Amino acid sequence: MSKAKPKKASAAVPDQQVGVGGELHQVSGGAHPQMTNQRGLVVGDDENSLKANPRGPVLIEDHFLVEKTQHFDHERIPERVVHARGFGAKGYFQLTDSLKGITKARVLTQLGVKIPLFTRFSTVAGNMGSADTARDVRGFAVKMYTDEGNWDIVGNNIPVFFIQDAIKFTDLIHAAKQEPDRGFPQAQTAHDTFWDFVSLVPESTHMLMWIMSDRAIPRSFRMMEGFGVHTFRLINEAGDSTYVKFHWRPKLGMASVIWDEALKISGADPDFHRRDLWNAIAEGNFPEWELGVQLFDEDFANKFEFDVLDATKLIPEETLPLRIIGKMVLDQNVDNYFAETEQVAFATTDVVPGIDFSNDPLLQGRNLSYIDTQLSRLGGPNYEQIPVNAPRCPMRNMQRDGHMTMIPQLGRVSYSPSSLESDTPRQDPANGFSSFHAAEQGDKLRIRPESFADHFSQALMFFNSQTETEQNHIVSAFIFELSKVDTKAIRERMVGQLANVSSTIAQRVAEGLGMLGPIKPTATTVAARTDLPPSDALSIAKKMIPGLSTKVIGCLVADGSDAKAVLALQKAVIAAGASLKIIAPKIGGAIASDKTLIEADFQLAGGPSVLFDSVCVSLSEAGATLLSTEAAAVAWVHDAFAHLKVIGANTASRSLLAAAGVVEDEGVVIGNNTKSYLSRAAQGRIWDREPSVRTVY
Ligand code: HDE
Repeated sequence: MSKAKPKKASAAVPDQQVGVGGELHQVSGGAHPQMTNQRGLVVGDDENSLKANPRGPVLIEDHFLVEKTQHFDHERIPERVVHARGFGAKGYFQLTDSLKGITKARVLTQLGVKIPLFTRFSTVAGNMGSADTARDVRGFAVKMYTDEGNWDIVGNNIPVFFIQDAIKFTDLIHAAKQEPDRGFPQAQTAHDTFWDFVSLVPESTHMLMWIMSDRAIPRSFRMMEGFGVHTFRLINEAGDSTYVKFHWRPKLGMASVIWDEALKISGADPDFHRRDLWNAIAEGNFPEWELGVQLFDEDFANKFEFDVLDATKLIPEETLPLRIIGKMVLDQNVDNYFAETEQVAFATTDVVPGIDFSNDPLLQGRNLSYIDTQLSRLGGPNYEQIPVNAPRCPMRNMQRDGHMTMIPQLGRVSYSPSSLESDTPRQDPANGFSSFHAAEQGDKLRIRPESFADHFSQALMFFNSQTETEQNHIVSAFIFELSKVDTKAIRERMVGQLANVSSTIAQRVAEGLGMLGPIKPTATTVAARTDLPPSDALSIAKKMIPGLSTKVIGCLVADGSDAKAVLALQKAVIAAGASLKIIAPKIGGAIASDKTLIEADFQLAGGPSVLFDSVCVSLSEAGATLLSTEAAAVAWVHDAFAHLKVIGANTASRSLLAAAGVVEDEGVVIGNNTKSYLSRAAQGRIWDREPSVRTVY
């Protein structure tokens, strides 16, 4: 945290020593262990290769050079085919309400035990090096190392999915990712192939509403909900099944960024989300989620208006409330990104006794895909022995050998049954995993059940559940994305698809696209039901938790600013649970009016206002006049205003606000009134400002 403090003379340069290659080594500070090669041989010279003579050729005998280069040559592994860009952290799960009698899973019945876990958040479409704030579904995968084996909930931050049957997954992903001939666009669905596919696949319409909503541009991983999406089963000791849907609920509440802000953050800080999570954990602000379950039986499933096996549908919380049963806390950053976040391997089939699958055809398809993909991504069948994947309970079986076997399974016997050894592992029918005894009957068919046929009713319900601002954002997201589609017929077909949800939504999008002529709804067999009641639980705004906890406030200063005012602001911000970052024209800081140095966290061009939840401008009159001709400063204030942020400013800063086109509305707090500025900032954005800064269709 930077502080306004008196200028100090710079510290003396610590002792340095010139090494064997002319490089500099700090002499003071820390014990440096000996460097070794991969085999433990101590390295004598890490700067110079072995040469036949001082200017002669390098010798192949230089095994240090060869090993170092060879290891580097093989550093990368194939990135995930989807969800390539991700970020992980460690923590624990703790049960607070036992599901005894409903499931025999110890993780869901033993209260208070801290189950270690690893969670990885991700975007879906982008490659590993893409930006965090792309419009996309976020993966939300949790691996719990229970004493009965690993349990993975491999979910998303959206409770429904694009397709109903796994056989269409390859097509969906091929359409969403870069177009194969040209290899772009990267990390976005705003292109022809994606909209071509989804406009031909009506079952994706409900999910489209979600990914065009602000759920797809979260402010932070810490402010996202997570969902298991599918219906799973819980099985008790008697073998009875209860259906279950899993929900993660962030303690901080949900928050999103504005689309224009997301675009700009992608340039200003492509690592926005990972940096946010890393910093929060490093600072001790451990993010926390509640685990909620929706529990229901066959009778409820039969009466429910949609099929609980259809992953394009959700069960509204108003119909079936969540039961909160535990919490997840992420309290530890990874020690090594590659070893842990990259090598972690999730699988929907990682379940424990007492948890089982439903017949959801998407889930059934996933069950074969996850382990399969790890075989090529992680190089063979022993990836479960990598520490981040290894169970924390005993692992003993008859599987042997293969690439990179790390755990020597003991003994002469690697088969079962066997009479040769007394302590070989054996199956345990009483306590081991057993599948639910489902009575299956009927004809074997390739078919989509009739009960999956309504594709539009819940899409409309989702839209109707949003606030007016949220609805506007959905409409403008459709307009933005479809404006990037070159093929006019695809744009028209998609609008035709939307007309099946609601002619008003379709008209608004058509208007924004400048589409002329009547809208032709695409062919459909089942029309949208208009009688589904809106569900407040589906809106981010309606669930917003006011407050500044862990939020970041940016304060723009320059030479001549009032150091005491900045310090007072900092104290108040910290007291409100937020943090203050100082932005100055120079990274060395600003010389305040009392000649003290106000240290800077960001140089103006590298610290645009999109990086902060709310902003303050604290300048002298001369400083404000000077910055009024500085494009980065004008953009800093202008963007904050256009992104509906609360702006605090001292009166001397008014000329910069005017140059940035700021209109003094209820979200612009002028004067050194820190208290009213922070209390307004705690309420979140100024949604009412939106129609004055951008067209709402
Ligand atoms: Fe995935 N998915 N998926 N998926 N998925 C993968 O597994 C797949 C689906 C999800 O952080 C892959 O290890 C199929 C739904 C997450 O490592 C792969 C189908 C949901 C992650 C795969 C789906 C997800 C993945 C790629 C349809 C939300 C990242 C690399 C039948 C409930 C996990 C890998 C991580 C990753 C296949 C649909 C969530 C290829 C075939 C629905 C969070 O196996």
